[in-house]
Amino acid sequence: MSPPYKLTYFDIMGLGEPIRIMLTYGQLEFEDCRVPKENWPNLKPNMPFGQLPVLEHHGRVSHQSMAICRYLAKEVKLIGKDSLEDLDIDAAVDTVNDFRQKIGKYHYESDETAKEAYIKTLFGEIVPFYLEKLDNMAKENAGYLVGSKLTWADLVFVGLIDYMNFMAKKDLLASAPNLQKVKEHVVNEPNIKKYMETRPNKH
Ligand SMILES: N[C@@H](CCC(=O)N[C@@H](CS)C(=O)NCC(=O)O)C(=O)O
Repeated sequence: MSPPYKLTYFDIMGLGEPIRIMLTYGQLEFEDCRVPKENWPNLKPNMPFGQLPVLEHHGRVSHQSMAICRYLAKEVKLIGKDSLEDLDIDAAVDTVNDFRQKIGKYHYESDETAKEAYIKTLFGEIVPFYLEKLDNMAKENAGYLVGSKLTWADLVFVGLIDYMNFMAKKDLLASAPNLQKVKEHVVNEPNIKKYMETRPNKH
């Protein structure tokens, strides 16, 4: 019998990795379908909005990586204690994704002049701004992003950080000790630890 979940994404960490980590944490058995780049043009028209990742489960195809993570968080009990804490978790997740997109703007910029112009703002202002605020959040929450306990915001953050480091070409957490603690908390979850030891380390 095939596993109850099938994640389809490219053969990289990217936006698929937070979903892989959520599924792994909850021991939800899944097929990790990694689409070779050359097959993508054929597959794209069959996807709900022409993009990946998608998760097949319960006879349906779901898209949008963060919607999928939010759904899985409910399944594996990584949500907040009430709707206010859920609001804080959603805000943390959106902030991490805003930060990711600002780094992505640098990585994916193909115009070298525009890239050069953006570097100063990115590393002089944007990166320190986000790291200081996120690190403070982690400090106030004892090494977690929200509620001083493990939530799906922590798993999303750790699922995306390697991709963000790759795009930024630096270890973003080097001077963020409290975010390092968030990472430690997540990677020391037994199922995640095992997964991380053997996962394909591709960007
Ligand atoms: N907001 C969407 C963004 C999805 C997205 O940008 N997917 C990219 C890969 S990371 C993609 O499918 N690119 C190929 C394409 O658009 O043809 C999500 O979070 O799932």
